[in-house]
Amino acid sequence: MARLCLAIAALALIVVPGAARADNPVLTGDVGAGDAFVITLTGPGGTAVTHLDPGTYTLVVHDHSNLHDFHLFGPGVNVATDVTGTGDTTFTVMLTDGTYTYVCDPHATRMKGSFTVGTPPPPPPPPVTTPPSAAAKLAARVGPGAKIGVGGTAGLTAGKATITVADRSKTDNFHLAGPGVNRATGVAFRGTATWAVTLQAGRYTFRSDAHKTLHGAFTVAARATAAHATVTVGSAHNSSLGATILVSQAGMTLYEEKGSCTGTCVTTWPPLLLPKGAKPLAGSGVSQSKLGTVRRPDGRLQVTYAGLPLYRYSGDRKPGDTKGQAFGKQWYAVDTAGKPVTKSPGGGGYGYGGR
Ligand SMILES: [Cu+2]
Repeated sequence: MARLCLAIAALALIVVPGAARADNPVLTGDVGAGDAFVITLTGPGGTAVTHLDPGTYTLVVHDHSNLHDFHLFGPGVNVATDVTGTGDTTFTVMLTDGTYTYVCDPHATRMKGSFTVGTPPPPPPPPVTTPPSAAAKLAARVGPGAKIGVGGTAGLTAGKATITVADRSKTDNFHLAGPGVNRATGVAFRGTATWAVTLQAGRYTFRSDAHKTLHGAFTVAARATAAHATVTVGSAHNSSLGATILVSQAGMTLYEEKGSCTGTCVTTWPPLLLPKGAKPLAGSGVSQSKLGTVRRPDGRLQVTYAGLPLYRYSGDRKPGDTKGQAFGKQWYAVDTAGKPVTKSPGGGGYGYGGR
């Protein structure tokens, strides 16, 4: 009998953490009632969550639809329901200072919300805008006496340059020659000349045309950005989709979506961006004439194919993965003709698992 009582006491102890959890404030996530494209998060009072105190919360998610999921992420938290599953799921989440986002991953464009917890960090300072390629400034001089030289040539890269020539000699001139440049002051001239030139990668020499011993040289390097001047869109046959589809430089499946994926959506669906000054380049099997760009709301350029903006899916881990295919009946791989591939991986038709 005593033994039984002990057993009951032990059971009671085990139940205690559950009881403690029930004391946590409850947040209620709700997504996709009637397959509608609606996602909400409400607090203990039933009102929409915009700000919470740091602490431990019980998150109860009612996922009504097998088109949608409920995904909450932020500092220390990353929980989600299955897109294809329905029902109620309970999570215990510890919220700390910062901003949290809830989203339906397949429809992150239009099904999303966010709230802050505690004292969120101040917004980041606006990005420092450096002029893209400020003209290099070179100071050239000749004379007085048998002297010639140019300052400011260390680490010089191709691009625009302003050269100020201090010609302090009536018997020598300053003559600069090299790729794309051939300028000189007059031998008898004394004074200052300013030249705006475009320097190219290569070797430049300067001299006095009156005295051959008075000379020198400097080298201009190619611009460092040249290595990233292209983004290649390639193609690969994908056996699970039975189609030859567009892939990124790294071989990852590229997808299109009808809407415009911005804000938190890009966490799940990173757009194929073009670095400044870069060009999209067609790889094997891809039509160069179908490649284009579209300017995103944040001002950056995204690569398009036959007018379709291209994205990667964060759930794809390796070349050949098509986990984003038919996501929410909204995201599709693209074939080399520029048409969305509507087949589901492993399924015969449109949607999940051949439904
Ligand atoms: Cu959805």
